[in-house]
Amino acid sequence: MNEKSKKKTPVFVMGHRNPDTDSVVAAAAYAQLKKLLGKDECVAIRGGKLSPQTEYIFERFSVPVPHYIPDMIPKVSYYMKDDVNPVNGDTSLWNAVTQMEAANVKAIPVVNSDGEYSALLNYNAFAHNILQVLNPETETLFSTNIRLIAETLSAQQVLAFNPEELFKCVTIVVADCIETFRKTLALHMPENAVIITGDRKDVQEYSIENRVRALVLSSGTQMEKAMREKAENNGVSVLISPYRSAETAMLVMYSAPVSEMADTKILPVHANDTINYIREFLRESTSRTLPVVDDKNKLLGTISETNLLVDPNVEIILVDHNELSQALEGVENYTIQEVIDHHRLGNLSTKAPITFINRPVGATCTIIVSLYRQSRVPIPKPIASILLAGILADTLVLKSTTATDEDRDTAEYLSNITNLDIETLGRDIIAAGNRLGNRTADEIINQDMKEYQEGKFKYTVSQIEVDSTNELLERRKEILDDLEICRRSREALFCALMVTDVVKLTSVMIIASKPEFLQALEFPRRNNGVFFLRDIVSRKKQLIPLLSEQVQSMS
Ligand SMILES: [Mn+2]
Repeated sequence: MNEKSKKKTPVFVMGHRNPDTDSVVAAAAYAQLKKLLGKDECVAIRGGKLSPQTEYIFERFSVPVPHYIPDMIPKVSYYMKDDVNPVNGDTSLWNAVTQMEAANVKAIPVVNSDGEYSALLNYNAFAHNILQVLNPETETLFSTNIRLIAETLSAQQVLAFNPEELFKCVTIVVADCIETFRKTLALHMPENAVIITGDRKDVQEYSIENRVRALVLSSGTQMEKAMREKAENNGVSVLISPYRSAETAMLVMYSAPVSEMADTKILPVHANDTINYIREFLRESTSRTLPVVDDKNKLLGTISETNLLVDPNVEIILVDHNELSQALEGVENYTIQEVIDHHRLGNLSTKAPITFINRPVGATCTIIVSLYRQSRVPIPKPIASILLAGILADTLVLKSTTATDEDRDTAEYLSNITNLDIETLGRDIIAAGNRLGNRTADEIINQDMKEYQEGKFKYTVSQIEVDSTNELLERRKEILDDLEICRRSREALFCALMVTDVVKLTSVMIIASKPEFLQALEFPRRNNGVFFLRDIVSRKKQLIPLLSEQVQSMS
């Protein structure tokens, strides 16, 4: 395969589950940097619904939102072979088998003129069907037409009547005297008979008078003009085969349309089916190969057991997270090329060395800007705008304790490029994030939820930023109920919502927990299930280390 025809493996650049603004912006901006560096195969992905804040930012700066993929559970589309050349149903069996040989495949899909899947030709179906035709005991007839016979024989067409009309073919090779031939022909319907003969004028004439379907002259034998005229008057097709009689007879059998010789019982699978779901069908299929179609039954490719043994045709770059419990479900099945993050190290391990950039700055967007500058790639203005918004969103407009000098310098730099005022943009995005409106407790908890694993304990901490905690505290009961449902379904130690007041720069925590952990918690209690987190605004840098320590002390 040369470089041009070799398709590059797509690389999905993705943030964590329940993506926040930093995560979605970092994925979009990093995929864009890769593209600007010539890596067109990089695609930005998001694994969840956008928060109102993120939606606002992408819309305001007219940047396309990363493509939504709910999970990375292995699917047919990530493993299938998509450079498959199917054959049309009206191609001859000979043609199809020749293509199968040339492509070195065990099966070849058959499609109709609209590219829709109709059957699968594999060696099993081929052997089964051709044996039926070859077996002299069964006298099975097969369908073909004059065009297919001519094509298969590479024949010179002298006369062709209704070349597309299918008929049930009986091949008669005339090796006997004319008397015997008369008797043989009498046993069959002339309109189904294909007579193969050489320069036997008596046989030619008798065949024409009896209006056989076709007369095939072997070894390049010519037909005299008077005979040709007779054939034309009687509507008999005449072909000149370059092969000898025996070879010609054999090839005629392979002229059957592939649609009749392929296996129509093999049902296709869909590109979106999971590998787990199709494994059984694959095992049961004789050729261990199945056709893959889209929702409209259009053929997309094939999937075989061999395809499942090699790496999937998608690779991954993680941004703004490195723990598998926060990544999209199923990412462990793919090669992770890079991790760009600013969180604690989790449980990730890889087979090969990878680019791993993890720096204790306030936002992944800050790291992405440094990568643009390192690569000497000017940042497109809309991208610079969303990157600035991403930094401000992740650092409470640079007021969070996680904000570093580098975040402030980077924000200043982006502000200069885009002519956006940091304070004004900061107010706009906080306001966009605050619109709780009629969002359900479930939506509020799930919008920015992170799951952690500490030894045998699992827990989740969601965060929401507000300009006053009152509204959410009034809904305490409803939120606690929902956190408890969440805790039970995950069999977690606790599920918490951190409500951060971005004006007073402090937080409260609403928590549904097993009683033993609740008692161990050392924060001042406000009322049942609600704790003060005085001066705590960063989940990652302030709250998680405290919780993590308390969870560890339990085991
Ligand atoms: Mn982040």
